[in-house]
Amino acid sequence: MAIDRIDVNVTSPGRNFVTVKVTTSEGVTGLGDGTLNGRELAVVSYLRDHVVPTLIGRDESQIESIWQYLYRSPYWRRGPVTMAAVAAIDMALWDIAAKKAGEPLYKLLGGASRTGLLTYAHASGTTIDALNDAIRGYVDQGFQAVRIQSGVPGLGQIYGVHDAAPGGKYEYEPAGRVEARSGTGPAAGPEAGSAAGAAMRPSEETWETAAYLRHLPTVFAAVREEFGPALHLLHDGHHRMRPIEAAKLAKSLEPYDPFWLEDCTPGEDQAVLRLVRQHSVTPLAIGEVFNSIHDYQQLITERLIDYVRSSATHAGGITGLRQIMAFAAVYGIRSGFHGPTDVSPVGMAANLHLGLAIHNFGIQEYMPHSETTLSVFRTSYRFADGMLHPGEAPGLGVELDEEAAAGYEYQPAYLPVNRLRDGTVHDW
Ligand code: EZ4
Ligand code: CO
Repeated sequence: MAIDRIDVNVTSPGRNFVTVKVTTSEGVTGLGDGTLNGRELAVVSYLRDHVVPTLIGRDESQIESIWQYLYRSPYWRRGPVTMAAVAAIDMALWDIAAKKAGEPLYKLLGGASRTGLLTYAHASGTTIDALNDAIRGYVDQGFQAVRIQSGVPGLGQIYGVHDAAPGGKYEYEPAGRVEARSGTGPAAGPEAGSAAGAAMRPSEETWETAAYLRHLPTVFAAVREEFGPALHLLHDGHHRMRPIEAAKLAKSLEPYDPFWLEDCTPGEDQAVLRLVRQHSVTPLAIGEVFNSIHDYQQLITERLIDYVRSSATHAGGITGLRQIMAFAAVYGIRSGFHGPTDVSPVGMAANLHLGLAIHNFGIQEYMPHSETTLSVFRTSYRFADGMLHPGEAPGLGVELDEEAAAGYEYQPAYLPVNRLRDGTVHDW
């Protein structure tokens, strides 16, 4: 029993995905997600050029040892590219282990700790009416928890806010394809230069925190009024605030009983969360851009967050994310795993199996993938009554249709850039 070959698949059914397929000498295959939004090809090179050649011939059942080998041996530890590559291999090996056992992966991780996973959807609207319409659509589908993002008067397009097409499905994609925007003007900031090459730049948005801080509490008030006290309401600040602004927002949302406030400040400067805690009991969630247990050390030991936002894809796979959750459990901190569409269906399944098994599960983000994506990745997880379940298929329960995948070539796509009105590059 050994790793016979490893293929790195790049496909773009609606958006870009990087998927590893490990094949054993006995012909068992496992899939892993290594998608890093806007930096996909860096992970592909890391895998093809530096990881795959070192793993051929190894015993595929040595999951922990292979994880430590990939993490420690290159000397250069951590970082999003490295840890997405480690994640892809790790998931594929767990997928193989569970397929060999003939069991869904959660049974190898300790078995089900619950009957299903409380799940939240993304609702947004440029106006409060549009937002309420979007929320109603999710409530009608059975969701018990909804992330609410709203337009801000005086600002144009802001990240994560889109109205559903009339009568249509809300399909929000975090990264815009560069091709689709040819004709985009030069960057608005001081480094703009000439228009040449502008079509290869990400799109740009304008931001003003004061306007947002004034508006958001009125949005929460209107939504609570419309939907009552029981619906869980979440909000993503997307790293845009300075510490004192974050404290102000967390405090001003308290009367509306938010389930959490996510990424209220950029995650690197962790001590600032003390200030937010000092002023508010609004629960805090952070971590979608983190990639290892070490990124969480201060946040967890000082109890500065309530929810871990990592995904298996960006935090070293099931092995890496399980380490973080075991550490978090000691401090009563729960999971809120990242589940946007740039986590592939393979990565989503990894989140679900781990979430079902761990004791300190909190909530799972769920942005359903498009039909195009799901025609390439066939999933066995299921949604009912606001809850997700990974399903009972052996392994992760996801299949990659390679023939279908080959029909969707990689297309450059980037997350947007955020600037203040005067052109200053801002966090987002
Ligand atoms: O910006 O997935 O909570 N979800 C988010 C996402 C992330 C993207 C980054 O690739 O903030 O929309
Ligand atoms: Co987020």
